[in-house]
Amino acid sequence: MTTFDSSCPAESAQAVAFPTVDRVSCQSLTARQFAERYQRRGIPVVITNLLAADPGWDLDYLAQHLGNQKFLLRYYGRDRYDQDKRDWTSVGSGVQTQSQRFCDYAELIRSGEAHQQDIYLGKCSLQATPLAQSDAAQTLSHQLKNLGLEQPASSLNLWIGSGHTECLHYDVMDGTLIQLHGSKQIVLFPPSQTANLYPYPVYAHLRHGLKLRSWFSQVYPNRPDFQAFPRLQIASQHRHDVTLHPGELLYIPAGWWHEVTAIGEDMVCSVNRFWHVYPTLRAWFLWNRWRVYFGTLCAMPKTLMQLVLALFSRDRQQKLKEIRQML
Ligand SMILES: O=C(O)CCC(=O)C(=O)O
Repeated sequence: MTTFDSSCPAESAQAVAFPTVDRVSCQSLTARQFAERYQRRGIPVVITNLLAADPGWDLDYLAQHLGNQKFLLRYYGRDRYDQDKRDWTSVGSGVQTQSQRFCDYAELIRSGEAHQQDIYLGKCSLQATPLAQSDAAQTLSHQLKNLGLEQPASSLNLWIGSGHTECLHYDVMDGTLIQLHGSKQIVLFPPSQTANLYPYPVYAHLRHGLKLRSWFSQVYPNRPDFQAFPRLQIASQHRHDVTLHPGELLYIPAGWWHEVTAIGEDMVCSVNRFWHVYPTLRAWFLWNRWRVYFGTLCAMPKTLMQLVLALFSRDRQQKLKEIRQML
């Protein structure tokens, strides 16, 4: 396993004047303006004042409402970020997972172990939890409707952790990331930069199934290694940086690369929701989406094999849950 070359010239990338992402208050943005300026053109935007600046979703509140409910936690392991990503064999929801009660996870966060081991509660549905009925969730649904977002492709998902970085990747659907507690730093690149961001090759799915994903990048945008990835210098000129605070929403159009880092060591909580791409033509012309479909097709033999093995394994329920989480 190779280790990362920390002598790479990070400063030169930081010196570039990055393009900015609009920040607009939801009170001064109509559904029509949102559609015309951002959604139709596939342009990211931060929408402020969507919720109160402190919706009150701190760790005590979450533990009180999610207490004994079990979630599939991702065990990333912090030392993976010292490695060259080309050596990784799993990424995103493809990493090792464990089903645990939220109250136990809350203890891991309080003791600092969740931070040390980089244990993350990622993309877990809020639907079947008491928080789905909370004031914040109701207000959020209402606000999303006001923005004209009415064709959800997923339920609201929870993302909870401490100091975690969700590595550079893109999604096939439009996404809205809403900050509820703590702040996040997000690095964005437009879909045009895919080749310059060195995604895992589509054929890697033949070997790794969905554990390694061709919609994840092999570069660290904040520690660029221009020797190994020279075209990253071109991508760096198209980089957008966003800080997302509680009560704010980031609209991430389908195909846009994003790396999401929780700021600080305290608990950080967000929810997101995916949306069908509108207008449909934008989706059809998005090469990044086709890459995902080809990749998923390549992953099928391996995934079917994992499914068969799961059916015959002793901890069948856990294994099936893991596979469902990966899909
Ligand atoms: O918040 C995170 O850690 C990742 C969120 C994300 O990737 C998304 O909203 O698409």
